[in-house]
Amino acid sequence: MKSKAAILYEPNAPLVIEEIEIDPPQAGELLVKMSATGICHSDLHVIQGDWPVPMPTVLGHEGAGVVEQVGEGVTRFNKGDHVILTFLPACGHCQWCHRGKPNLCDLGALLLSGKMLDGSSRIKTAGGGELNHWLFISTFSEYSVVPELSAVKVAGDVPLEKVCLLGCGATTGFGAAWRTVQVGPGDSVLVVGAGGLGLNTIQAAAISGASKIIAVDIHEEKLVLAKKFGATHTIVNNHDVTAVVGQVMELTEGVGADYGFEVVGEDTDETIAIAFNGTVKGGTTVIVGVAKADTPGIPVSPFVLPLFAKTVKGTLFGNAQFQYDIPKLVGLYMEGKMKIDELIGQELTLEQVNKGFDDMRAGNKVARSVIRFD
Ligand code: CXF
Ligand code: ZN
Repeated sequence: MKSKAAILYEPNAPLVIEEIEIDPPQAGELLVKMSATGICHSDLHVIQGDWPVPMPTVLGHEGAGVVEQVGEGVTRFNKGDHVILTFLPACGHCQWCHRGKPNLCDLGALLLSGKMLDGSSRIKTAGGGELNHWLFISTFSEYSVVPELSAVKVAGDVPLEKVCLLGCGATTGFGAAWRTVQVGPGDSVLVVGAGGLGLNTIQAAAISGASKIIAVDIHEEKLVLAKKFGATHTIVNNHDVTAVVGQVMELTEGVGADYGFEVVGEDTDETIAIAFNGTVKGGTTVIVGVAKADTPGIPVSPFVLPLFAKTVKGTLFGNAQFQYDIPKLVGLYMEGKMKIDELIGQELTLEQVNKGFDDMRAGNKVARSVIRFD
């Protein structure tokens, strides 16, 4: 079948809107009619050539839609089901899934391959040229063939144009505070980066009862939003790490925050230094942002790290148990206890996808842009 999609042909080029050809879903796959997709910073990393991703490719990995057709052997989904698509699939039976770490599922080995789980492709250009999948779900397309293992079913009354953000950013940010570390009542939290992910780390900390939530960002506009999501204090990052950390110390009785989160993933020397140096001795720094693949290392002093007995942790998808946690987060959202609408600064058409990336590069325009297909 034909589908309108946004294609990235080469790094640093604009995405091109074209009709592509999609093969029917194979065993264990779904054909999904996309309702909406968020635009995540990871897509920008690919555009910038930061990660080893085969091109041309159809980007987008934060989508939600309606099942149009199911492949052979699919039992969990039927035509008409509403689904959120996750940027990771989980098989449910590898050792990582059994260890309760579906975010580390063995299927992740194929994540950047550009192929589906069986190593083949379902998409090509109208002229028959090779196209790569992205994270198995390529959501910048009216229709997409996806693994059923990348889909989470939701009720028909859940607004797909909002909860699509749970497929990546919202769950990642929320999970960083909720699943990766368990922020608790009275804790102090430092969140460096108040974008689509960081705002969710802030709201998870607030929901968990943190008493002090300090948001740091280079853009004042983001800090206004951070307050709405539960930040108690805000600091403008003026690129003076010592001064920013000094302000964090002033706000935390001179000791630092129990948890420091780096939620940027770009120019990480500065943001990680703030998060790490702003973490209390014995505390934990969580690195959520995924940086350029060839970033050499992180600015963590091997003098300070042991002397102050700090922990530095990475997290993927917030360490969420996503097949279980996403329905829970949908429930919180539907009960009005989790903010998602407020993350969405603008809705765009697929044709406006490059504007979405321009606004992301500007940094101060929107926390999240959502492309709507219907
Ligand atoms: C990323 C994490 C690193 C691999 C690609 C996807 N997550 C979502 O944005
Ligand atoms: Zn993402």
